[in-house]
Amino acid sequence: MPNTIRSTPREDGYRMPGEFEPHAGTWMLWPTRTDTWRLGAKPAQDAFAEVAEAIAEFEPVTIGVISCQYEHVRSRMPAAVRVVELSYNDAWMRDIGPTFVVNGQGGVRGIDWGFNAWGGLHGGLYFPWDLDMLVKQKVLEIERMDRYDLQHFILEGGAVHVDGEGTLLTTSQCLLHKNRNPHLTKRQMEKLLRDHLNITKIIWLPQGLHSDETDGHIDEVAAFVKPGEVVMSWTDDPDDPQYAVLGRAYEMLSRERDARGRRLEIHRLHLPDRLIITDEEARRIDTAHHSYYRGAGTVFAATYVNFYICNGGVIIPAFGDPRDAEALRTLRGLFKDRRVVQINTREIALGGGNIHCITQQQPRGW
Ligand code: KQY
Repeated sequence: MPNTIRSTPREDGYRMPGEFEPHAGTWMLWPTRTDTWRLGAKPAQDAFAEVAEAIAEFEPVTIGVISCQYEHVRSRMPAAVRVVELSYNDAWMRDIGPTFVVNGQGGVRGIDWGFNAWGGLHGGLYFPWDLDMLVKQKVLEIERMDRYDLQHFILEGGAVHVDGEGTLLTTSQCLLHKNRNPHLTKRQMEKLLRDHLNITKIIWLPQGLHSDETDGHIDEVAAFVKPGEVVMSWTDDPDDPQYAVLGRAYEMLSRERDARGRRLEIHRLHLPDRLIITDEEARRIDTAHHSYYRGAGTVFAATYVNFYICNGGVIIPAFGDPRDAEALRTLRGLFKDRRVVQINTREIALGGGNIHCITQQQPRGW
């Protein structure tokens, strides 16, 4: 059983590193939920497999898989991908996996936040989520890592981004939503974030993207390229409901300074066209009373900013949209020292997230 530590990472000299810092590997889960993923999850499985294979070119990947898919996944994944049996309710490792913290001397520990399926019984995306709640602890057990027990604080990994140098980006819409932590004040939450991620500056953007079923995760809005540099979703179209949200976020970020007192360099990445589920796609999703509605015409938040940075690489989404090429060009320009790989992720986006949401980095620790 992982040792549960009663102190805080800050007291122990641990901090959450930026995603761009060295990784020991990446954790993912295999999608199978037929009320999220159409056609028995087969097209989503192909997209997840493509993402896993792309990351495995750069660093070790572990995929958690339910028992009845183990043989299938093991046989289709390259040897560089470790396949382990796990139980879970859906496949969003960013949100149900642990947040790792490091001490700069090889020490790596995990934070076991609470999880309520993005809102529990008041706007959550499915019921129950009991298996998801145990994934963080199981991952830490597999890795023989010590654990900080933060089950009383509901926090999804996609709701925060850090620069590894003391700055955290988030949205008030998500963190202060009454369906997450109504028992905590903003000040109490800030203290928990400071003590556990070891940050000194929190930048609160007001809102996430419209049509984002997570109540506004930051990982659909902006990401750190490196300390002092941010790339954010953008649209030039004043008729797009995202226009006002992103304009406001841009203004706020332009005025802000990070934990080290730097002004942020901000790059804008134009959104693809709205992603709308077709009649044909929607007909092949199983109906389930306790699950988020994915009927024909439902609009999904889609952005290129939901990419994943790994050792020497960046894996970015494509949507079959005319903006795909521009996104690839921009991100290649921003990550000159990494290989940028673009994958069509429409099937993942129809589940309500993208590459960042289905991955979780395990830092190397030194
Ligand atoms: O990290 C994310 N932004 C997660 C997306 C979760 C979608 C659940 N259907």
